[in-house]
Amino acid sequence: GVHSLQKPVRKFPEGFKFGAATAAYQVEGAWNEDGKGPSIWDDLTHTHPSPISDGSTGDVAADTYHLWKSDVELMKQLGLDFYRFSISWSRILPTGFADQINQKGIDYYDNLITELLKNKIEPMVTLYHWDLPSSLQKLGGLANPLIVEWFEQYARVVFDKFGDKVKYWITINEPKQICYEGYGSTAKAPQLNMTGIAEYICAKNVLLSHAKVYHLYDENYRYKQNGQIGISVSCTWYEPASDTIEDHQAAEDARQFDWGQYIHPIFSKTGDFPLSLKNNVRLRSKEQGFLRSRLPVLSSEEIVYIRGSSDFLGINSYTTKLTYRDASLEGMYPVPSYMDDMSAVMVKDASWPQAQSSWLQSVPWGFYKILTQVRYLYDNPAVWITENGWSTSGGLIDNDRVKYYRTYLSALLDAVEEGSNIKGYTAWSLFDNFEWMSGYADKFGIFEVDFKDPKRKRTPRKSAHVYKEIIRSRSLDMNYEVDDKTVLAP
Ligand code: PNW
Repeated sequence: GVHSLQKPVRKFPEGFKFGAATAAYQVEGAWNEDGKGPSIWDDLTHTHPSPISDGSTGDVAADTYHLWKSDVELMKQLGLDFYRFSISWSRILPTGFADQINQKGIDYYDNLITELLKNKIEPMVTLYHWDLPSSLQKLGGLANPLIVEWFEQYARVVFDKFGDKVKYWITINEPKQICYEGYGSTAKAPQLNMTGIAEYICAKNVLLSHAKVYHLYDENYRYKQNGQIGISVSCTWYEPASDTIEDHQAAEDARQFDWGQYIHPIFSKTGDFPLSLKNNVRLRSKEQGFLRSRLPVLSSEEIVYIRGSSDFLGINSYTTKLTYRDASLEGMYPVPSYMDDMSAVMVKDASWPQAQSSWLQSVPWGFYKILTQVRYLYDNPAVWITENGWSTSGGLIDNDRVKYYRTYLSALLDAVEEGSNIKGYTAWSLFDNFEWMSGYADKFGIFEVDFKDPKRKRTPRKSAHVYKEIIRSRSLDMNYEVDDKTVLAP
C-alpha cells in the first residue's frame, strides 16, 4: 500500500524525540535487596510449581539495579533523547503505604535520574508498570476502590522526591492488560480470573486512580515542577475479517472494548465509557439475570473528573488481529465474560510475519490505522508512542526486528504527514528482559543480555546499530546497511 519504501529517506519532524523503554520488574532484579518489599510479581514467580513457561523469575533479571551507571553509558552511545523506565512501588514504599520510605530505594532512582540528566537523556517515568506491593493485593488490589488513595499517596512521595528532575510522567502502563489479564484471566499477576466482573471493577478504579494523580500533579506540583503527565494504553488494531457489516461492527466493538474503554473516558469530548461497551455489557447482564450492569457506572462527577485528565496519550502498539462476528458464539466463551460481552472472535492472518511471541505479527498498516483513528476520534491529542517492538528467540543479526522498526516508523511518518500530533517514539525494549509469563524466551531487546553471565553482559544487536543511525540522522533511510561483521565482532 501507501506505507511503502517509495521515498528511500524520510525526515522526522523538527523536535521529534527518540527513546527506549524498560519496566522495573522486567529488568531491575534485586527483588529483596536494600529494604525492597515484595510485589505481586515476586509472589507469582515464587509460586510452586512455577506458572512461568521457562520456570524463571525476575529475582536478578537484567540486573539494572546494579548496572545503572554503565547502562546510561550505553544509552548515551545509542544517542537516546529519553529513557522510559518505571519505579517499583514496593522498592520505595515497602509496605505500599507512605509510613516507611525506603531511602535506599529513593537513592537508586535518584542516582539513575541524575546520571541520565548528566548525559542529556530525559527521564520518562512510569509510576505503575504492574508490580503492585503485595500488601495492597491482600486488600484486594485494583478491585478495592481505596486503590485511588493508595496510589495518590505513593505518587505524592514520588513527585516530592523526583519531580524537580523528571518532566515526563506516565501514571499507569496499559490498564487493559492490568485489568483483563490480571483480574479477568490468569495471563498476568494476580491471576484473579473473574472475567465479566473483575476487569470492569478494575477499569473504573484504574481510571479514577489515574485521574486522581493527574489532578494531584496539576494542582500541587505543575506550577513549580512544570512537567507533563499522561497514561499509556496498549492499542491493537482490529481489522474486519470480511466486508460484511457484522464483521465491521465486531471489529469496532473489539476496538472499543480493548482501548476505547480507557481512552474514551479521558480523551473524548463527552467522557464516560464508550456507548457500545455500556450497551453490550448492560444487555448481556440483564439476559443473565444480573440486577445491574456488570460494568460499574461512572457518576456525572466522576465523568467530569476523568475527562481531560491527561496532557498526552501514550500509545503502546504492536500488532493487528482479524475480527469477525459469530452470532451464536456457541460454547466459545464462558458466561459471563469480557469476551462474551464483546461477542467478537479474533484470529491471526497466516500471511503476516510472525514474531517469537505468539500474539505478535508485523502489520505496519494496522499501526497507521491506530494512529489515524486516534487522531479522528479524540481530536488529535498529543501522542507519544511509549512502546513498539518485536521479539525473537535470540541472535545479534536481527534483520526481522530491523524491518519491523523501519516499516512501523514509516507508517508513523505517514500518519504524521497527514497531521497526527506525534511527539516521540519509544522502542520496546532497550534490553532483553523478563517477558512476564514467557520468562526469558521472548527477547525484545535491541541490546542482547546474556542471562547466563553473572555480569549480565549487554551486546548491541543489528537493530541497535540501525536505531542509532535513525536517531543520529533524524531520518529513516531504508537503504542504510550495517555490515553483519561489525555487529558480530564489535
Ligand atoms: C507490553 N497487545 O504488553 C508491556 O507493557 C511490556 O511490559 C511487555 O514486555 C511488552 O508489551 C511485550 O509484551 C503488551 O495487545 C500489551 O498486543 C498488549 C499487547 C502486547 C504487549
